[in-house]
Amino acid sequence: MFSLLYPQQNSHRNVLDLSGLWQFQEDPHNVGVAQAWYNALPTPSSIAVPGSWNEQHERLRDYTDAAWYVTDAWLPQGWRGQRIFVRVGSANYFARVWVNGSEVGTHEGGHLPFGFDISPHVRWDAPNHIAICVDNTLRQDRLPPGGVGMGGGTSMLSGYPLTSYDFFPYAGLQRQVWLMGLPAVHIHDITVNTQFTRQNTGVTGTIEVSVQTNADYNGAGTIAVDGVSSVLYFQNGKAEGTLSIPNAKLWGPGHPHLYTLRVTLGEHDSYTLDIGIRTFAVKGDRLYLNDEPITLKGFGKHEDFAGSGRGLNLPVMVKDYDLLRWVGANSYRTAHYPYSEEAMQMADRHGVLIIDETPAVGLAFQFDPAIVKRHYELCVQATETLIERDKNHPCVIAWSIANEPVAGSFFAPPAPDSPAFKNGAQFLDNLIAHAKELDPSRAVTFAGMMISPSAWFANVDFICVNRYYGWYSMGGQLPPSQAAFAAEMTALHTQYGKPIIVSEFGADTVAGMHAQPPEMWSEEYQVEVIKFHLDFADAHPYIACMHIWNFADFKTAQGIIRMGGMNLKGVFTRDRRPKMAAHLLRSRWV
Ligand code: BDP
Repeated sequence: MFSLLYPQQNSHRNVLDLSGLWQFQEDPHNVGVAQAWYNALPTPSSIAVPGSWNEQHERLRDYTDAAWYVTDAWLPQGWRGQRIFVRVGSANYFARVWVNGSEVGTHEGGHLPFGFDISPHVRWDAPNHIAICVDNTLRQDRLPPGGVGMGGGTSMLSGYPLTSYDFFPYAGLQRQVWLMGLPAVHIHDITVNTQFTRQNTGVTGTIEVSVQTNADYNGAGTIAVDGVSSVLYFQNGKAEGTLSIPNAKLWGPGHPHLYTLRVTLGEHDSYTLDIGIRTFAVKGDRLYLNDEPITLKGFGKHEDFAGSGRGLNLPVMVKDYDLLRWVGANSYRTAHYPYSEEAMQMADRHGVLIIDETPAVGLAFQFDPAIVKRHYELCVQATETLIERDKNHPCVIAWSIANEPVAGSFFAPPAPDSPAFKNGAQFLDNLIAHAKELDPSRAVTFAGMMISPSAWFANVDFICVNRYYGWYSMGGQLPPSQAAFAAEMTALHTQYGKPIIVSEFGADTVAGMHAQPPEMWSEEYQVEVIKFHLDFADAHPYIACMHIWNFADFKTAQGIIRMGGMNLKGVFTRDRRPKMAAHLLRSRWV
């Protein structure tokens, strides 16, 4: 059982960030295990961790198979007596980990943290030799599926490397690797839920906290926020408590007030967590934050930058939050995978609302049933881990359990009575129900593609549609695009009466290309496409959110619809310069 609490240094806990230059070697023939590369790499090169390997060495750009990372680390002597863990923030895609020559565990799935108790294997009188084999082979039975094109087939539109999704299949140790020293009895998990009541005297916040320890602890503990504290009595490692905060400051965009929750476990352990007091609800066809209707303005994003690839790049992340503020956005979706823990911390601090997405992109239900079954297992694992990791962030208002699942072929959707259609409905309904059971305090949704059957939206809390009127559909024809978008939104609203989130819309745009009258690929055309969507949303409050695709241009596979191996739908360029559309948004949103 590995705790997903973010690593924290305090008087009970220890952390050591192993970021830096590691030794690296690709293993295209998978000989590393047989040749014991976990002891030493035969001909290593240097690589930065965190970072995607594809951007670091010329020979690695399109390399997506197995590769080894190796480093040596001394453990501080003060950690003796503690349980020692290795924690990997994100290894894309499949990882095997060795410590001092012993294999300590494996993990499948990029973008979410995992770790192992390595206490029996560590050395105190010599450096510890840590080896991680990361395999990113593009396979259909992985999540997201690779080695297969969008919708499960290939066409002239498929790119290289071949993926079912429209972003580059970056590989490697993309977030930090840490060593952690934890007390033998420690806090394993914390779950926080907040409510509030308004009286004449002000707002009273209620913070419900449940704590779980790693072992069968039966002693006492405490929780405290802002001078208000309560004793916890643990039974079999579990305890619950409630704090009432007078004159509470609520969390939200424009007022992202955070409180520090401190949890202690007697003499054993302590942990602090930044929390926000806020409520979120979907009522009728509107979203409510702290009982007030809220409209979301923002983007679908990507973790993507030159050099670091999908690797954690803190300066770029900070810059992005600054640009979100500059443009007047209050929200984004973590398309199409969980983002770094630091990105969620920034959203908490800056009052940005997050639709938090799993890596379930590229699902197609006409795949071989064994593959669909495997995808379901991987979706469940990713949903559970994501919710456990991010459930205490006030910024997260919804879980997106998939992006653009399709029933059948990309170009010819099957009939509603076909098995693929029914299997898709079952798959999504089960996953939605599972996410709601794990976290009843947030909305659950998925982003539907133009050809995703709208019947699949039956059980979502709000509808997310990715729509490309004016681009993939009716390209170059602005008035008919506008009419078709309006007609479809009206019909969806009449059918479901739920809030509608336009989770993607936009147009590829070459920065610096201009045309009057506006023409596809020009900055003017992107402005017009964005404008007609925003105009409709402004006049129809049931459109609860407009997320433009994309915040910035980003790397994709190479192909005939991706000039320079880039998706150019950003309102900022990849190096974060505003296109005309960014100024349009600023004029409407700030
Ligand atoms: C949508 C996908 C997104 C793509 C976008 C596009 O959800 O990942 O990048 O289309 O084609 O279908 O630009």
